[in-house]
Amino acid sequence: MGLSCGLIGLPSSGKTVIFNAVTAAGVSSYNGSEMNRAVVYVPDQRLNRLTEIYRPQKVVPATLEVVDISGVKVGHQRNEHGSRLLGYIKDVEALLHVVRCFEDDSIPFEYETIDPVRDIETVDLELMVADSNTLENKIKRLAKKVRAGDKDAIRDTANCEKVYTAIQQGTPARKQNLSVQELASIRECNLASLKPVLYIANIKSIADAGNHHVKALERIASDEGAEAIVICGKDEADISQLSLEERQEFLRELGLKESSMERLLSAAYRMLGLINFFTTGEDEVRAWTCRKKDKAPVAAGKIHTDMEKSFIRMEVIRYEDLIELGSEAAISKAGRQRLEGRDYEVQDGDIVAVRFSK
Ligand SMILES: Nc1nc2c(ncn2[C@@H]2O[C@H](COP(=O)(O)OP(=O)(O)O)[C@@H](O)[C@H]2O)c(=O)[nH]1
Ligand SMILES: [Mg+2]
Repeated sequence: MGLSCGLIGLPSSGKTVIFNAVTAAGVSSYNGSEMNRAVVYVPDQRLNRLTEIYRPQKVVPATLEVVDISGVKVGHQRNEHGSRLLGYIKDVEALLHVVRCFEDDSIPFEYETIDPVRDIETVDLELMVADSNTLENKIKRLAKKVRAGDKDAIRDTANCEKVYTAIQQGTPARKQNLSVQELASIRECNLASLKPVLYIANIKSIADAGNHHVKALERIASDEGAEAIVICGKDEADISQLSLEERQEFLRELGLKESSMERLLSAAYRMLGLINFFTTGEDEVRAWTCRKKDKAPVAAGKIHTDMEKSFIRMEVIRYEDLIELGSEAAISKAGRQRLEGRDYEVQDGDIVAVRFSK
């Protein structure tokens, strides 16, 4: 399974519409309580070349899962629905925060006005209320060990308290510049406000792409070192239902080169520092996703958990070498095949075979 991204945002900001645009799943809007999940294929031109070389029976692109997490009243709602939503947020690796940047009096909204700064603060606050509870619980759990003088527990508690205090002062964990050690202390809390965020400005038409709401959103994003992309949610959801040709025609008319899915995927890849590597053979050519700097066993674990647990070595060839030399045999002959160990950091475009003990 690829990585998972969750759409969050105030009600009626356009999450479901954007989910539809991105996944072309045609799930109905206003699905107040349920969540929608879809797996989208990540386009990668290199798969076409690999297919020509291996002529496999099956080609499987990398995937990214998109989850429409409806309503974000997480922390204040101490009911089952609220905690379930929080559970979903905890399950995803990244948040796609949809912010309403279109004005339309006919579509009711939480507030009378459109104001991305206020909306983002509101949603962040919800995430932080939830995180405060999580941290309080962790600090309570550690208390006994702290009293017994356990050094790790004392350090973890201090780090949790530091993060907790900053959250109380209104700084989401992702903006706290936490050190590696601090991050280690809070890792198992899986804080919602620590997840990387990609902001999505939902606008009515491309003419609004530079409106002051979008500008305000872009400022917030760049202040925290994040990205913002602009999507005409409604229009793109409508055209995602069309055939590929018609779709491209409409995209051109809207003044867009790529579909929202493509733009969202490339932004998500950049945000999460994702890369693709491949497994190849006559039966299957497949793209996999991992993070930059992931070590070989971690990347192998994307293929199968056993491969991570019982990892021995990774045989690696480079995509570019394969294209240049034409076959695996030619690569071996040229001595460009490598055998890598546990510390190897998998690179974008690596073609790998994992050796593991069965
Ligand atoms: N005019 C306009 N309406 C939109 C746009 N995006 C969403 N809507 C409408 O806003 C309402 C709420 O959208 P929805 O996706 O259900 O919001 P959610 O609550 O965040 O999932 C629906 O009636 C949509 O048709 C947009 O870009 N332009
Ligand atoms: Mg919705």
